[in-house]
Amino acid sequence: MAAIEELALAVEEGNVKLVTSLIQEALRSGEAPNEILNRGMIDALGNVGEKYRLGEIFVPEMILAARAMKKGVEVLKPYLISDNNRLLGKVLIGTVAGDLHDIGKNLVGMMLENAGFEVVDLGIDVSAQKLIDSVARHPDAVLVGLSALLTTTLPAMRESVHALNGQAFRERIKIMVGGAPVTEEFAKEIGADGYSQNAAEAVVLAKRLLGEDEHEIH
Ligand code: B1M
Repeated sequence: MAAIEELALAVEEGNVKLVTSLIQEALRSGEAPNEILNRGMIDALGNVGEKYRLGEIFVPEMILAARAMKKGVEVLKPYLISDNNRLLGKVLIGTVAGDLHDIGKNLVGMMLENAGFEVVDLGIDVSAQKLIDSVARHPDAVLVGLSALLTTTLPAMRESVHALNGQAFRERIKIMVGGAPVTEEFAKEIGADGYSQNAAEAVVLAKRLLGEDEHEIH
C-alpha cells in the first residue's frame, strides 16, 4: 500500500506515531505536501465522519482521529508554509459559540498566514461579545473569519454576524464564513461578506474581499 493510503488509515485509527512516520515517508517518496494533506488526512477525517454518522464508531474514536490529524498537520506545516511575508492585513478567526471543532478553522488560518495575512486565532466557542471585544481591541484588523461545523451552531454564526453588523467598526472589516454546514446562500442571508468551501478558496476569497487580488504579482 502507498504511504498516503496507509496514512489515511492511520489517521482514521488515530495512530499518532504512525501518522508522523508515514508523513515523513510520503514526503521522502516525493508526494506533494498538499496531496498528503488532502488525500492522506482531510479525506480520512471525512471517512471518520461518515462512520460516525452510520453508528460504526463513536465520539472517542473521533477524538483520536482528530488528535492524529492535528499531529499530522503539525508535522506537515513546515512543508506547507512558504516564505511569503507580505503583510496583507490582520485577520481574526474563530469557531462560533457552542462549537468545539477547530481543525478546519486552523487549516484556514494556516493558509491565510501562508498567503501573507497576520492571523489572530480567537479559538473555539467564541461568543458574539468576545468577537466584538476582539475587533475593538485590534483596530488594525481588516477581516473576521468565522467557522461552524454543526448545524446546531449555525444560529450562533448568524448571531455573531448580526452582532458585528451592528457595530460602528463594521465599515473597516469584512466578514467571511465557512465550515461544512455553511452555504453561500446562508452566508448571504446572515449578512456576511463571503463564504468559502475550503481553506484554499478562503485565501482567494480573503484577497478578493480586501481588493488584494488586483495587485497580485504573477
Ligand atoms: Co464532530 N461532528 N461532533 N467532532 N466531527 C461532525 C462535524 C459531524 C458532521 C459528524 C457526523 O455526524 N457525520 C457531526 C455534525 C452533524 C451536524 O451538525 N449536521 C458532528 C457531531 C454530531 C459532533 C458532536 C455533537 C458529537 C457528540 O458529542 N455527540 C460533538 C460536538 C462538540 C461541539 O462542537 N460542541 C462533536 C465532537 C467532535 C470531536 C471533538 C470528537 C472532533 C473535533 C476535534 C477538533 O476539531 N479539535 C470531531 C470531529 C473530528 C468531527 C469530524 C469527523 C471531522 C471534522 C474535521 O475536522 N474535518 C466531522 C465529520 C466531517 O466533517 N465529515 C464531525 C476536517 C476539516 C479539515 O474539515 O472542518 O469541514 P472542515 O473544514 C474545512 C471546510 O469546512 C472549510 O475549510 C476547511 C478546510 O478545507 N472551512 C472554512 C472550515 N471553516 C472555515 C472557515 C472559513 C472558510 C472555510 O472562513 C472563515
